[in-house]
Amino acid sequence: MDRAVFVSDIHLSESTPAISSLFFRFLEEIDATALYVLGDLFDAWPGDDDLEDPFVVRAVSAMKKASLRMKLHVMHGNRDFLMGKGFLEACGALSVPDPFCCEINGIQLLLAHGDALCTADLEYQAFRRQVRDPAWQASFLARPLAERKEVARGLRQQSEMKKLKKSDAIMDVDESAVAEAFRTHGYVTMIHGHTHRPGKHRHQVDSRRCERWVLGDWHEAGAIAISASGGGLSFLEIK
Ligand code: LP5
Ligand code: MN
Repeated sequence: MDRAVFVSDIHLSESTPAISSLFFRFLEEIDATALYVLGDLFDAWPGDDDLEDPFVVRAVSAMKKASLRMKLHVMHGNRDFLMGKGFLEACGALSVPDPFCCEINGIQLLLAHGDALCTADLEYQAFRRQVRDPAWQASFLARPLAERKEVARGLRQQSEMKKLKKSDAIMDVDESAVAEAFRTHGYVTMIHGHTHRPGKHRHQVDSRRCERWVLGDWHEAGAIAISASGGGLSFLEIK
């Protein structure tokens, strides 16, 4: 019997060692056949040439060790969309696109980071289109690593300032985007993160009853993950 565990929004950073310790311990102790990281494993990923950074070396080695016990799957988030093959290969992880459909013990799941569903946040969606453009990414990655880290720091600050002025509704997923995702992929169960509002929501989409399970972001005190096993889906408290 397979057991998959889903997490997102760990936001690993050298500046939050308690969260890193919690995540590394979780990787050692988790009892699962597969782990899906649905975006924002790192607080910011400036490019795979950061693999020599001592903090990144620790994170990669924790992932690699876990990959020997279970299948690791990693999806891009809005902070680490520049993660490439170099990172994934070093971790022994497979990349999964956003959105991604999978089946675990007969449960069909639609997986996403969640940011693409926040369609009312027009400013963010314009920013997202720009930075997901392959030509833009190639020119950005051609800049020196130190400069990219500085840009990432500046963008994080700008993002925090912008968020203070956005309503909670704008920063949540949009109902019609959620319905569209359920229609396009035909599944009735979705798991995503990004909004940092863990919970379970029901959506009536045409004649179908759908469920949307939302993961939490990681704090020093713990995190909310989701487990999928023979018994169905359940929230999993990580402490
Ligand atoms: O992540 P979170 O929850 O804090 O906020 C997101 C949205 N913000 C972002 C920006 C990231 O936090 C910062 C980027 C991380 C580092 C990337 C690493 C490498 C750098 C690559 C260069 C891009 O995603 C936030 C949403 C919120 O989720 C809720 O959904 O509201 O959106 C914003 O705050 C974006 C602003 O609204 C628009 C920012 C305009 C910036 C203009 C600069 C454009 C040029 C880019 C280039 C150098
Ligand atoms: Mn996110």
